Amino acid sequence: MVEMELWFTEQQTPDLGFTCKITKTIYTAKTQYQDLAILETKQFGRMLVLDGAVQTTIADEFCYHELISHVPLFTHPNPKKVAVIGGGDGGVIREILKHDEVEKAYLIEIDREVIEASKKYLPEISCALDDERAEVIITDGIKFVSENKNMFDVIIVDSTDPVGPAVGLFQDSFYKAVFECLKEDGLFVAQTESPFYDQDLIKNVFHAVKSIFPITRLYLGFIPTYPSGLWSFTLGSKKYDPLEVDISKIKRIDTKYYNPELHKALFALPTFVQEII
Ligand code: AG3
Repeated sequence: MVEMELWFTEQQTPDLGFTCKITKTIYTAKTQYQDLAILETKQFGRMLVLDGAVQTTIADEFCYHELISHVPLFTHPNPKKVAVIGGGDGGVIREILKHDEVEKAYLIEIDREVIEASKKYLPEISCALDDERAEVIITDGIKFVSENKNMFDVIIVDSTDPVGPAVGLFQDSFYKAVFECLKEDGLFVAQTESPFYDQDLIKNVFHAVKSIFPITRLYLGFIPTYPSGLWSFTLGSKKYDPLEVDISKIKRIDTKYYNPELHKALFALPTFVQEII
């Protein structure tokens, strides 16, 4: 018998693919919003794929989930109410709940099936969704932020790429609604793609956020399975500046990527990235 090898490729750009060997297709579905797959990969363990784009893997999920969570949560001095827009796998909720002062973390996800598949097949990532401080609300994030005012200390936008269901999460009107949805000293972070491949997007988002929030900052991290590996996050804040945090006061929590020494260093940008914004 011939051993058959199965490979998954994400077409990251029209001219570049990211390929890894699959030992098993765990689950596939066509949801109301997108194509969903959970794959068992040799290199990265289980992988969540939405519309052909890698969202997270067991091996490198900590990089993304820690960076998008702990930078805003250690910038706000007392984050009690936190919302995640998107993030149906639950990885951001798990990180948020490592902060004892958080009273409630809301997951605002449009696609129920992402949550269900993650609960079933990615328990290491989704484990905190049943915590009593977590509340899952299945609705459109844009609708949710525009209907709730003055409600959160921190909002984290853990979206897919700016295509399909997530397009509206990269628009000016959404950032205005996020501003209104935050308390008077609130702040937010959004994942904003690769500085190698998405320069126009990063620039547009940065300037849109800057026209609404008094403090706007871009920071970077390394996420091996995302296009180019180098990934950007845009932070908008009404009052607290991540660069002014007293890092000696940051509590040690259980993390593999984030640490207090990195908190400000993440905002030091390579020259080609400085030139984008
Ligand atoms: N959300 C951002 C994924 C973007 C990856 N893009 C890509 N592979 N083309 C991740 C969700 C994890 N909670």
